[in-house]
Amino acid sequence: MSAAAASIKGFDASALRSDFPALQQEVNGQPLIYLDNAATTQKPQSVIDALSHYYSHDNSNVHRGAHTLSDRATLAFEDARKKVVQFINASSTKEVLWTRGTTESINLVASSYARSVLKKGDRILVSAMEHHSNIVPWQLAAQACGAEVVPIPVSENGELELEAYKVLLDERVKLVAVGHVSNALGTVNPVKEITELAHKAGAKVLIDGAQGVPHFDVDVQALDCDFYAFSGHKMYAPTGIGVLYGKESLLEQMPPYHGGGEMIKTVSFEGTTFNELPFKFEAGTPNIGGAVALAAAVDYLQALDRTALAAHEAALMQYAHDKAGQFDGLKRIGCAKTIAGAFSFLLEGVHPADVGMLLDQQGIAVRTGDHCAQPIMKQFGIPGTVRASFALYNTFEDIDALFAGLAKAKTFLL
Ligand code: 7TS
Repeated sequence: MSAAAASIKGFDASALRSDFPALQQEVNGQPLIYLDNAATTQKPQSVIDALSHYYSHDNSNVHRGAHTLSDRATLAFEDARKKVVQFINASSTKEVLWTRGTTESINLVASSYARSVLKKGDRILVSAMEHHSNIVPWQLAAQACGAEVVPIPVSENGELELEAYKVLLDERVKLVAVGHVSNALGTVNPVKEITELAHKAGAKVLIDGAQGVPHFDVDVQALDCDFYAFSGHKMYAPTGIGVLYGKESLLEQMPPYHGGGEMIKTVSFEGTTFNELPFKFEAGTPNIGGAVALAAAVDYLQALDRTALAAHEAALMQYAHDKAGQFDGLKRIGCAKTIAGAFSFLLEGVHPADVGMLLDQQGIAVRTGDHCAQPIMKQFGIPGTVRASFALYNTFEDIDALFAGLAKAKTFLL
């Protein structure tokens, strides 16, 4: 398929590039080709402006209400929360908690929910392809409670094994935690089906949506998941801000995560009472500017035709796979039927780190290594992969450049 033939009607990625100042630069004397979006995306000018506007005009602390700036900051912060409610179709602002990102969101559930419900002998299921932040918090909680973290097997092509999952779902399982999309393999997991099966078995479900929200419309009510975690910085917003969605009934029954200001109603040495949702889980001064800028990122995404965007990203992936099939010595890692975002591979006889370095010299940014997913790398018997990961501003020419860069790298290395 030619690059031109593959382009999606109604979606012009090249035009959108001009919204992203960081893409307008040369790296090592070459125009930057940014293919490390699963690590973090670049930010559009509107997001940078929202952050700058907040600090230039409205900067103040929230929920204190003594003066105009504080009122403005509170309004902007709470409006941002409302925007997220609508973005993921939560039921109310009580269900949307601000965190630092996916990692903190998962730790919150592991510390608060898991530690309060798990008993000796209970199980948490996680898929074998999870990011470390959807494994280690559960291990910490399990250790504290005498429970166990059990991996759901993943097949050689990188798909979660549903039949094995069904067998694992017995009465010991209290929680299932799976990624919407694998950051290492790009596998899109059937999270709705996974959730339905878990609920039938009486287990709660957390979906790690770090690599989901940047690529798909997410509707937490349609998914019926109990928790959904994501990071702002992978969906065009700044670092240091993220979201935990939780069903109100569960969040209500959960003990606080961090103690401090904001999360209390009254404090005394006789006994402290806690604030209502969502504030019960938001101790201390939050990342107000980050939340405001995340709302601007939601606006940016929602102004696009997201169906056309998903089709564009799928076409990029197909184009990369077609080219990979014709590239001598390239082995794809992760060949699930449905893949999004991440294109992982190895070049025969070459260490991924060397490929990454030679691509960087040509201005092409990819990630190499285990992608914080050591268990699946171990299963595949590899030290890591080279990973090109796509965002809305990537073009077919970027993929042409990647393969030209790989061809050049090969001449150096082999
Ligand atoms: N879960 C998944 C699936 C991820 O891809 C990541 C980050 C996280 C959780 C953690 O997100 P954070 O924002 O809290 O750090 N993934 C990557 C990556 O693939 N390369 O760098 C970070």
